Amino acid sequence: MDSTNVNTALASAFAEELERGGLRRAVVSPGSRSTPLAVALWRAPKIEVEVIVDERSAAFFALGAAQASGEPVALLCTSGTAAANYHPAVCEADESGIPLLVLTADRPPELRGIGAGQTIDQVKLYGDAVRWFCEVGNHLADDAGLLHYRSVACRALARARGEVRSGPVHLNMPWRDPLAPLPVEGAVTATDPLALAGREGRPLTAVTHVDEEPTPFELDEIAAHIGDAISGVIVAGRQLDPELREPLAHLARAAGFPILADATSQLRLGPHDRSLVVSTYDQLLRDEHFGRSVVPELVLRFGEMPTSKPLRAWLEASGADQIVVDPSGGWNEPTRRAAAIVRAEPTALAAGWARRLESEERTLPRRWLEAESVARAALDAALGLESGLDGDAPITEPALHRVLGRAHRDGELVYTASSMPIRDQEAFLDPGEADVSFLCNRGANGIDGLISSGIGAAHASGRPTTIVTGELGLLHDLGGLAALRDVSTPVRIVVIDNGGGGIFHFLPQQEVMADEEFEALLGTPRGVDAERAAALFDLPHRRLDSLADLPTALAAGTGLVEVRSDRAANVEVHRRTTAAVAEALSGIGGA
Ligand SMILES: Cc1ncc(C[n+]2csc(CCOP(=O)(O)OP(=O)(O)O)c2C)c(N)n1
Ligand SMILES: [Mg+2]
Repeated sequence: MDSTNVNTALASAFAEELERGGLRRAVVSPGSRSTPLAVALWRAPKIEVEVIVDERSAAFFALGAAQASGEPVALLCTSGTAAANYHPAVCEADESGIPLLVLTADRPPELRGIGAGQTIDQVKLYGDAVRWFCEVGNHLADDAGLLHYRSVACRALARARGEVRSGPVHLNMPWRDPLAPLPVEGAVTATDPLALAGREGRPLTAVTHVDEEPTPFELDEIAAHIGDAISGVIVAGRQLDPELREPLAHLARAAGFPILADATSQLRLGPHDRSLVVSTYDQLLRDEHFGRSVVPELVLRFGEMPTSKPLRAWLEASGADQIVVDPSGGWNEPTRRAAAIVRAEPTALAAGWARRLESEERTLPRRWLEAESVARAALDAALGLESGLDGDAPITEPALHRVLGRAHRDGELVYTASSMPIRDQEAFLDPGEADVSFLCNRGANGIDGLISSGIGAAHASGRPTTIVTGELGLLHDLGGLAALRDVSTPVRIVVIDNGGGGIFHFLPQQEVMADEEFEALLGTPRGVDAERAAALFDLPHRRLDSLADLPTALAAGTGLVEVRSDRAANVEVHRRTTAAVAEALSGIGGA
């Protein structure tokens, strides 16, 4: 503990507890009011501090770092609008269950609401988006004050890690002068050794985890139910644990179910058994005849509900029994038709169900597997990729995502923007061997902090990272590029420049609004120049002229890779691929 003055004592006791509780990373933005805690975090030997000026970017950086590491990351800012700039990332952390420790410095109560500068109402600033809010209050460095700070740190970490669901917590921390570490004689009056030093090598209060082991009832009953189902599917949506791959593949084999796997389930790419993975479900289920021919009796859902509209519509129309595996205490159930939500650890459940089913004779889901193989070939043919990359495939957004899937390498991390990139990734990314992690901000679906999140994830994981974004997404978080100056891990930012918001061309607005109106309100061309954006931050820029050059462009390391596309033509390419898949399906009698 640093007994220079009251603030240094309280702040260092607090930082000490965070460190002992396992916090290893903090993202700090500059400001005077937050100085006591900024200094305490900076001086904590085991906490790495990143300093990012823009609080909105800082919060998204922390979000990406927490998502990639699975560990809480602390955020610290000064009072006023700085704290409000954290709000978008706090919303995303809430929706996605990502542990963030949001520490906002504040003026003490006597300086609030009297016209003192840089003061806003920070109490419960993020509303219900946080797992816990605490007005930490002003305290002396006596036994009660120090124990309070130590205890709040332990409780905040426990709440962020999840009791039951991980997520953001907000501690509002007022500080009185002196804010600088100025010596004040006799400031620390505490005498209790626990208040002064806590417990050596461990937190003041350790918190155990809630047990998520499946019960015998959950294993036996549901395994029997799966065994009774004549047809079924596994739907694998966004989840981060690569350890789920093998047990889920095992369960699929034992049950005879295909796995409709979104890329962000981590099951589409990876070294696991992918023989029952269906990657083209979004395209296949656009064909209503095919959809009707594979109506399941039972659906097992792991991870979040995928984005694909055809998949959601098909699930809703199917009338199948749905069992949702969701250990986190959320309500991940937009279909409103699930028969059960199982609150247990997904890998243990999948492994337990697979073991109970493996002795039974199950038939393979041939219709799905044949359709997958035909659809993959049809997509390649429609996009000019049938001869791999040697051919001269035109650059289109769908083709880019197929080629990206083949360019990712073992150990890499991919952070994909909301808007078209995440949808095209789901629809077009081809399965493959590479052991890659797919991250995104699909809790609140904002386009506002993707660059920062991707860089934060790269920095925290040390893994070469590819960020895939639209050019308006880049514009939104352009300042996020500033963080690259402190990051040594390669970060390749693939900017798909289609001259505006390409996603809106797929909406009815495009059909019913006059061109001028549509362009002004939704298309919003902004002439983002990726080359000049890169130059502003002294980053290399490469323009992709051929899809065959993608692996080389990625291998060149940190920088912007610009890929030009055309919003209007993109709609046509999507229609063509869907038609090509439908045509191919009719050839196997799927239609
Ligand atoms: C913070 C935020 N503001 C607005 C939106 C609405 N929005 C969704 S996609 C989009 C356009 C994105 O354009 P771009 O990044 O170029 O991607 P494209 O659609 O062209 O793939 C907008 C404005 C949003 N999701 N988040
Ligand atoms: Mg765009």
